[in-house]
Amino acid sequence: MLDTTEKPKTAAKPAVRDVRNFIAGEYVTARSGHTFDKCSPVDGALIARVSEAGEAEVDAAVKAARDALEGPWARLAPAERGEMLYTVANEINKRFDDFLEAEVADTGKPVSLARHLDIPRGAANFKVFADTVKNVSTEFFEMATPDGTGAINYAVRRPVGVVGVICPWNLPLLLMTWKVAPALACGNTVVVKPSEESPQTATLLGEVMNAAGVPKGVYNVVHGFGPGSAGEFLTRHPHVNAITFTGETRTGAAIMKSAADGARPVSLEMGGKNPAIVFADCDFEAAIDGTMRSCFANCGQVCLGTERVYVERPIFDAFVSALKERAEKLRLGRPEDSSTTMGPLISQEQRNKVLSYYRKAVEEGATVVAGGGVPEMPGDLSGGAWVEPTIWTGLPDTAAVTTEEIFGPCTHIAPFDEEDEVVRRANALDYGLAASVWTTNLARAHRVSARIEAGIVWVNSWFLRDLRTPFGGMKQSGIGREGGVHSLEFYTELKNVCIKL
Ligand code: NAD
Ligand code: 6OD
Repeated sequence: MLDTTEKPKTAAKPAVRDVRNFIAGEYVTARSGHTFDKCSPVDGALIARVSEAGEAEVDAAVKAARDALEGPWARLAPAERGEMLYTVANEINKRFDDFLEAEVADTGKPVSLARHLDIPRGAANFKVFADTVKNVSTEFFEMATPDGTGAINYAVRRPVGVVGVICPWNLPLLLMTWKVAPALACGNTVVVKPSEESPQTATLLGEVMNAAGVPKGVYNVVHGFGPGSAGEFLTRHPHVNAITFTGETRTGAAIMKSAADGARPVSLEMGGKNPAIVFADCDFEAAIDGTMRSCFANCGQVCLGTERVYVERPIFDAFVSALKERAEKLRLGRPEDSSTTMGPLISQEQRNKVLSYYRKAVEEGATVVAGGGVPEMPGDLSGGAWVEPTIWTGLPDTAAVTTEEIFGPCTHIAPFDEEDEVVRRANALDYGLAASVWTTNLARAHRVSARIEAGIVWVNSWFLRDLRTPFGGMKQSGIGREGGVHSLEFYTELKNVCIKL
């Protein structure tokens, strides 16, 4: 898994960065002078001091966003805003290496992953939503009136106003722009609160907004934590008109309570405990490849990832041993090494959480098929948030490890015998974000995917995304759908104009 014959290397330490808030087109240090440290997940070294926004900075950011709603931004036609968002996407691509470096520094993920997923999607999000708003139409009705003159009705979409955007750390640029791009495309202004664990790419995007000519105050960033900090100040702020959030289910519930004051709408993309169902008639190699990715990509820190695999009994043993073999070949290492296929977790805190589940699995009677512990890492890597990719079998569907979201590189594999049985087991939890079904039987693929309670069901694939499609979670995995025209439901107010002729 880790090539320990390799000489321990110590990378040259880059300077510690100052990361500041971005308000009304300017980089701003918090008046209080408070900062918090951002450490590398790879080796624990301090990489940035982040200026923590207090109520004054959050207030200033919201005011800047409000003022910008009255400025040139509000007067642009959707097509003109779309042009500007294309420029934003092109500027991200021009600064591709800067975004890549910042994202990898914050998260420790392999460069190869961020190069193919995080940064390209950061740019693509702006193009997709620019196209969406350019091409959308609204309804029109003619009606009769008692005096015989008639009337016409047409619907227009208007921005909701200032949108608060609260983001997680696992795919920082991708998930932040997934919200910012539709918000801006619809004519809103935003105040973004990135995760305290991944402050850099949202900050860098401020430079891009300025370079693209986006008016000052349209895009703002405040740094800090959740309760008692920038996250709570932003979501409680009375001049924030709508809140869009990605993160844990219990945080989403807290944000919903804040949003209740002022009856503000929320869009919540939250946690999951996603099943994969592998039928004996599947393309075995494809199912192994896909399940490897869905369990271990981004060190298991993908909300759509698989933490429960159900395999039809005739292929159960073969599947477990093939997945074990592949998991043990994952190479943990420095993000920039081209041979690295798995990075560390985001932080020591997340590592403690994941390792608590590794212990719990054993206490609950699991068979540890692969991993289950902490890898020996050479040199300065020993200070990083590393855990072994882990596979368990033998637990009941009621165990903590098979019911609670862990958000690490680990999965439990269980056998099943009947289609009805596996659908029932897959649907048994309160989460409903994503699922994968592996089968070559077309009728079964339709039947099972229709019955699975999840916002997205992949058949013979995983994390294949067409950004025009609805995305979101069922049950406690989310409220609302974003993606393509579905995003307009949240980021615009639909108004009817009735004209008597
Ligand atoms: P988190 O909920 O701990 O934090 C997310 C953000 O919310 C952070 O910016 C945090 O500072 C902020 N926050 C925390 N408490 C707050 C409060 N009371 N008020 C306002 N803001 C607050 O989530 P995380 O640990 O950053 O991310 C991992 C979680 O996100 C997992 O549960 C994962 O499933 C989920 N996630 C879901 C999706 C999805 O699309 N459904 C995508 C990515 C991640
Ligand atoms: O692909 C997306 O648009 C999206 N929201 C992915 C979420 C991944 C969760 O970690």
